[in-house]
Amino acid sequence: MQNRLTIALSKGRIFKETLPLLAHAGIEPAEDPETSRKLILSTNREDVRLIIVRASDVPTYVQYGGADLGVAGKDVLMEHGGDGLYEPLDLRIARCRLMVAGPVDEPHLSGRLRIATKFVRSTRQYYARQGQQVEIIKLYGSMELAPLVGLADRIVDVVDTGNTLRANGLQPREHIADISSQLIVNRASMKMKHQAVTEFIHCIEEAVERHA
Ligand code: PRT
Ligand code: MG
Repeated sequence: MQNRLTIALSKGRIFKETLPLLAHAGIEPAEDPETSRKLILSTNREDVRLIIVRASDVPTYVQYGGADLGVAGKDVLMEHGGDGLYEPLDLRIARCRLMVAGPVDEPHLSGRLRIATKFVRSTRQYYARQGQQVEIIKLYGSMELAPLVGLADRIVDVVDTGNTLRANGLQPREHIADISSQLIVNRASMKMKHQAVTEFIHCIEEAVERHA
């Protein structure tokens, strides 16, 4: 359908924090993804549906047109690279910081640092900018564990309150980037569904201003 919009969201904080913005655009999901097992959620608007995917898969769905629009953290977008996507709007939600962290009681470090992270691309770019040679070890989660068992010297992860670091005897060491979630748009949808997409972006933009 020419003007039907599919929006990709992930469960959890992004879904929760996007809901009020959608409500401002007159969009209410028919079901709650935390309790429903459905991956396609209809809404009160016949021309809008939501799909529920992993946070790190949102840019991929939008890039290949599986969704016209999506909401993804800047951390995820930096890893994806942004091919085939427009990023027209900072939603200022799900804010956090991408940081280097290490043990509170850190031994003297010498030689090439070993960094465990799921953010391989951002980590490589960060240390390249510093002119520092590091070894990057790719993990998919629970990065905080790596320094505790000698898998790595430090980690690169997103930090909000810092409670998870503290609970594991780690502390932030270096700030890499401020992170918030972005509205992303498939490049072809921007052309082919121009009116529906731009109307949606304007509504969400108004909502962001109001929530600011
Ligand atoms: O969970 P899944 O593997 O599917 O993907 P995901 O972890 O990327 O998804 P999700 O929903 O957890 O996060 C979605 C987006 O929210 C991320 O891409 C970030 O842009 C953003 N965000 C904001 C965060 C946090 N705050 C955050 N605190 N993402 C993750 N965390 C983690 C943090 O790494 C720590 O392990 O939450 C934990 C608690 O953080 P503290 O610092 O408050 O203890
Ligand atoms: Mg998570």
